[in-house]
Amino acid sequence: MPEERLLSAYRKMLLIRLMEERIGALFTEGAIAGTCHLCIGQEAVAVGVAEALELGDEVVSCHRGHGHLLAMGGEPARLLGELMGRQIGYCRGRGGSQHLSAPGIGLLGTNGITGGGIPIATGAALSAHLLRTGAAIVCFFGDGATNQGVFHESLNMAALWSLPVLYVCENNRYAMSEPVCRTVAGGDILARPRAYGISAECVDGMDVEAVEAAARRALAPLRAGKGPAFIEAATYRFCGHSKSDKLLYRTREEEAKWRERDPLTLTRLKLEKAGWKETLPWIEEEVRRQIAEAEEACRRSPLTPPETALQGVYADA
Ligand SMILES: Cc1ncc(C[n+]2csc(CCOP(=O)(O)OP(=O)(O)O)c2C)c(N)n1
Ligand SMILES: [Mg+2]
Repeated sequence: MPEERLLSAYRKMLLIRLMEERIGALFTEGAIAGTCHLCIGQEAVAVGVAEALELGDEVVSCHRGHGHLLAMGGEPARLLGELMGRQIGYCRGRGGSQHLSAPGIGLLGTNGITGGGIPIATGAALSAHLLRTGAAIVCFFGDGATNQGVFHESLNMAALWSLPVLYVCENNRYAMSEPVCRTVAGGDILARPRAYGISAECVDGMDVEAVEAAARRALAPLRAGKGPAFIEAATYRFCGHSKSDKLLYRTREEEAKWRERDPLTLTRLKLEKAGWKETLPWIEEEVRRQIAEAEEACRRSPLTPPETALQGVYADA
């Protein structure tokens, strides 16, 4: 990645990290209702893939989707507004964290059903294929989602019909409290797409440059009509599964080992080596200001009346 782009990727990852921290605090205060799955630790996957996207490409996300939205250029105030039930929210606050939708920036939706986004992305890829739009569709999901039946049905169909879909599995080692070794039979996630003849590679999900390179490698043949591709990004969620998780199923030592590979620290070190040390505090200050302004804009926006909850269920009304 050229240095300027690495700097902008760092800024995006920092925005995601600090937004997620703020969202976590607001949730604890009771300002956000429902549930909330933070992606702290996984920022490099979202940003690395987004760096490889082109205008017109579309993304389908999962329950852990705030980072995907922000990586695609989503507005912090509209994300926060959605979580806080405000008019300014992407779905006017009627969807919340797991039902974000921002078609204007190519985000077809987040999805609370484990694996639920996979057939939607595959369908969007079928549409792009039939209409010859040239768009690539990216689908983010977790390791746990690869155990859902619909994962296998979708990959089979995408391979048979050479659909332009990039499946990105964020393997953060756990599905709720269950480690991958207790959920993925055979232990090898990549064996699954490969069984359907889909080219697949594993990438270091803590290294934003490595993720971007892998996404470009996967997208080039896909854009040339050669069918789907699959990336397994090796990553880790630094926080609990959701806000109620007490993290009793893993050790503090394991967490500390992964923290040594914090995607933000790795990128910061690279930038410092390249001579950008003095710039980094400015970036952080700017991001913090952006988040504070977003929160102000969100709080100024009126709450969405509960009577309108059922409006816009099927389309952005
Ligand atoms: C069909 C379905 N089954 C169970 C759940 C409950 N659930 C929510 S998230 C989750 C784990 C998902 O794990 P993974 O796909 O690895 O994603 P991660 O949470 O690790 O990002 C489960 C089982 C659900 N939402 N939908
Ligand atoms: Mg997982």
